[in-house]
Amino acid sequence: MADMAKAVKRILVAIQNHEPIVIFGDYDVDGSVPQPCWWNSCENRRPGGLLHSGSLHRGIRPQRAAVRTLAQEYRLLIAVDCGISAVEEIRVANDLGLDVIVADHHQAPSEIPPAVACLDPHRPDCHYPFKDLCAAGVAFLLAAALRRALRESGGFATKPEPDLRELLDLVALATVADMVPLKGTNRTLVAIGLRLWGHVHDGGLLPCARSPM
Ligand SMILES: [Mn+2]
Repeated sequence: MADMAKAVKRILVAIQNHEPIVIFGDYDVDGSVPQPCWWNSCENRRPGGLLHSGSLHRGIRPQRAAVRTLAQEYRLLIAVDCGISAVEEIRVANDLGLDVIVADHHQAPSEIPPAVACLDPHRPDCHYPFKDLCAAGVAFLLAAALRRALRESGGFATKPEPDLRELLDLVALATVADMVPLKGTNRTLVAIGLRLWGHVHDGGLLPCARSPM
């Protein structure tokens, strides 16, 4: 996926430098699923790990006022299910020293925002073959790429590697709720995710109760 390597590189820098990262999500299921505790599990940390000061903000785009507020506390913002058309807002963030990574799935405008990385299968220059992912699907691919980079850099030398399949019940929920076509990669994500729902319910646990989320 276009810009995936850039996104992973910036998040690795944030992890190494213990920078707080903020997630800015749309207000629906798709934008809410990849919330901070979800990301913490990617690095196999308890809440308070990777996103130790993370919080979920709402909006179809990161409004300028919100960007100004967030720039006082954070150096990295990940916009999920929004951001691909937020050229002006991301320009403001850049001016304030707040780096932005976009993980979106909306139609990309002709001008891609000046973010550190813009993940969106609809970018004309993105050759990821499956275009119908929801934002949680895009975020899941980012999580997988981040885990691989952490593995290769010895990030799991002293702690167990997370099994990202545990996130797929929530990815399935977002995929269905966002009403993206249930074919290709989406079908695979939902099929595995639904099996996890069944397993979780059989075990009498709510998804949010399981470790390490
Ligand atoms: Mn969406």
